[in-house]
Amino acid sequence: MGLRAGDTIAAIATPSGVGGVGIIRVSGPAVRQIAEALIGRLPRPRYATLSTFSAADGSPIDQGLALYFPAPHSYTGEDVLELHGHGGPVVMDLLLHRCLEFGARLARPGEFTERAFLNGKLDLTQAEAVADLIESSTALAARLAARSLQGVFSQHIQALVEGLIELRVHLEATLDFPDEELDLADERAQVADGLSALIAQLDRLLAEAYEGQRIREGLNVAIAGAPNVGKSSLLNALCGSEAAIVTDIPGTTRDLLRFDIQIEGLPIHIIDTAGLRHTQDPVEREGVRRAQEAVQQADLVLWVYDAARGLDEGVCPSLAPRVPLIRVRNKIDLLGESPGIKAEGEEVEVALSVKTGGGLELLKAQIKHQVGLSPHPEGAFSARRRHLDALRRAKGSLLAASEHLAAGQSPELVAEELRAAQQSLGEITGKFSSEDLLDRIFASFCIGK
Ligand SMILES: Nc1nc2c(ncn2[C@@H]2O[C@H](COP(=O)(O)OP(=O)(O)O)[C@@H](O)[C@H]2O)c(=O)[nH]1
Ligand SMILES: [Mg+2]
Repeated sequence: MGLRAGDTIAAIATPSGVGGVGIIRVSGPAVRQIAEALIGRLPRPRYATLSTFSAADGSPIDQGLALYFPAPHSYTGEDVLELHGHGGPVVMDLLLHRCLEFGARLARPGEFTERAFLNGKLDLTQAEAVADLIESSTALAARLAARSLQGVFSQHIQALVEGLIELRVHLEATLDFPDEELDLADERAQVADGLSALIAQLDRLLAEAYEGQRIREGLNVAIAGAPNVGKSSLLNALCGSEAAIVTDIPGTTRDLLRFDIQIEGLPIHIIDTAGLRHTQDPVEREGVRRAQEAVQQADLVLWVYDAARGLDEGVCPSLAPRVPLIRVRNKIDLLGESPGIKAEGEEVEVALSVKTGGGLELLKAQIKHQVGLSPHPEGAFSARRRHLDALRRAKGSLLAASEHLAAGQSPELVAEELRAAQQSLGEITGKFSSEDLLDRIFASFCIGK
């Protein structure tokens, strides 16, 4: 993968608007020239140098700090210059345009980090962690992203890859001496052992990555049930605000209402829906259709019913087979029951009263439990869907290898699966990755990062 060498990129790295400090970031071979033109000299490397940034006619634009990081000891691995001026949009624009006069061009989103990746400063999971850290919606998500940025995820992948390589070497040796029948059975047993150990290791990593992805992206939780059972009241209670309209008139909620909350660091996108019932009203009918759709797409459904009326009143829609569900027995205050949790096989029911608040904490704990979050996920790292996909593909290859081996197939077939597994793992860290994938990843970054 060749670096589009030769060009210099520049961007305002701080958010647009007014602030105490605004930072221009420049990376590439024109950095020296830009520094000399704007501040009259190349600042001492890695020292904050108070400087006057001047316009083409020599008049001052701003005064601030200049920082120079010579290649390769910089974020991008190239010559980098940072100008810390006053954070006003006009000042920042003037400074940026000065950089452009000397051959720099505007950086694309994520281009600084892309260069860092292409120059081997970061691997792909670390580069993604940079964006995840910036975008994290909870403190827990931020902590996990910081761990990925430190390379925790990459190290796990590396350990797997090393195990795989060892196994491949072992297998290649067998391939080279196909006639030594006696040793072959022994070799096969050893490879099989090595394979099961790797699969177990991969399973643990998958579980952790799944958790990391959940904490990064959050969970879609849909509240559904018959009209008037207290769905909107439950949404309000979980949000801690009067977000949704609550009345005793059935059919009040027609649109989907979405709110972002968090339960102990887990971001939750909670969706209130129209009560599911047959109706002639075209607006409400559309609401019911959308409610059904939201239920099908949710990661978890809170199926609410009115304790005083019983479970049969609202007929539970046929859910997609794997949408997990918690049944919420609401309005227990009307019957004088106490809050509690009861599990019957796969089904879990939480009895509560939104009105008194009794049992809400039980429901929150159950939500957290149901999505498979460990009680102390701080040790995990952030991960994305594409990482999970690649890990699952790697696992598929390892399972296939192990089947070939058990079926007494030729070692070439086994070796081929091991190679495929290694390839999938390499996609995660960016060792093997298509230009397309890279473009997609870095395009989602903000400018100046
Ligand atoms: N007694 C009692 N009434 C409730 C409770 N939760 C909700 N309600 C009432 O039930 C009615 C319908 O509530 P709402 O949240 O609009 O139900 P939705 O149609 O399912 O969204 C309102 O009058 C609420 O005040 C509860 O726990 N106990
Ligand atoms: Mg409602």
